[in-house]
Amino acid sequence: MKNNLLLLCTIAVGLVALPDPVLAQEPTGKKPISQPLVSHIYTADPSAHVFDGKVYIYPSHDIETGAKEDDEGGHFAMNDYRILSLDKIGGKAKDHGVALALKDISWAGRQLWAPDAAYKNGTYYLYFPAKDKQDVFRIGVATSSSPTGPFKAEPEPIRGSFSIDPCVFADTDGSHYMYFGGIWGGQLQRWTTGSYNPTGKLREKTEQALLPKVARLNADMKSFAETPRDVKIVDAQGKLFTEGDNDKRFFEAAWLHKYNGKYYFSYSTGDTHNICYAVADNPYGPFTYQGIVLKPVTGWTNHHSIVEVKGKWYLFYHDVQLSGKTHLRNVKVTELTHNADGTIQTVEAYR
Ligand code: FUB
Repeated sequence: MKNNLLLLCTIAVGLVALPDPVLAQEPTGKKPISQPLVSHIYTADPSAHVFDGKVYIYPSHDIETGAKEDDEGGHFAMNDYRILSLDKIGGKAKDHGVALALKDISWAGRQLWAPDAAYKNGTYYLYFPAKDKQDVFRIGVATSSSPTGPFKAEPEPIRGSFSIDPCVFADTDGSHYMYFGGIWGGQLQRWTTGSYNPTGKLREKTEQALLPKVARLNADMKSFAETPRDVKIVDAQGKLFTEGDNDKRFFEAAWLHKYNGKYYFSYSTGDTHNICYAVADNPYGPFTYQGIVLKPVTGWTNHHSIVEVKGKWYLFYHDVQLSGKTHLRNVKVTELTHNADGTIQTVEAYR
């Protein structure tokens, strides 16, 4: 995305050795803690769920299209979704083939980015961001009677949806909430007035950081029950972060899991490449910042999900171990530990 900007900044500081946040390779002398779940295709942004006792992974399907790398993420030019499953953690992952293709989504123009899935009353729902024919990111929904598809897309994106990276959280009372948003290529900065402004600017360092969104879903699972609200992420003093706090502020990759009655909102900090988390007593927040779930991985993006499988918690994530290229990623899984006080043990993907 902003690799050019990073390069310019590096040049601007001359020969002062700033660490390069783009980790093209593992840190010297270290090895990955886990291996790609599949290696015959490139996969990223893994949203994992347990449906009927089995683990299903809803990833982006990365491909090489030759699209030029740019600040808008034009090199992430994916055009279908393929779903993976695992009979058990540590088992062989199965690829269930194409579950939904761009050509079958009537409203979408390009770029099928990070999806998520949910289940209700015999139907599986696949939520996905795509640019519409006007090149504006919207969030669509598709349905299937099987967790692996094929999925049939609704003819229009979800009314009132925008930006990227939907995460649909099923609360214990049966309510479903969609968390979403992403700055830079994810276009969140173009929606600050409530309607689309193609020239909407990113925040200055001293300004309050842009916030992700949450909306409860209607019983039909295909529409918002309310106007999306800001997801406030605050420090221990209850203060919102500024754009300058870019090692902690929200960038993209929202995820929500519930642990011991608390709501854990985790997300990528984008240009500083961490997955961070913040905790609240209810699904709307405010969420109080706690720390880092996952340190930077190889490649530019960092995107994850957190799920409980048979009483243990797992972190699904990606890196670029197979390709060494930012836009050709591979999904992985490792165990995640919640400490007795509810904090999460930070994962270092290379040791
Ligand atoms: O896969 C395309 C985009 O890259 C996702 O939507 C972002 O979260 C980042 O991982």
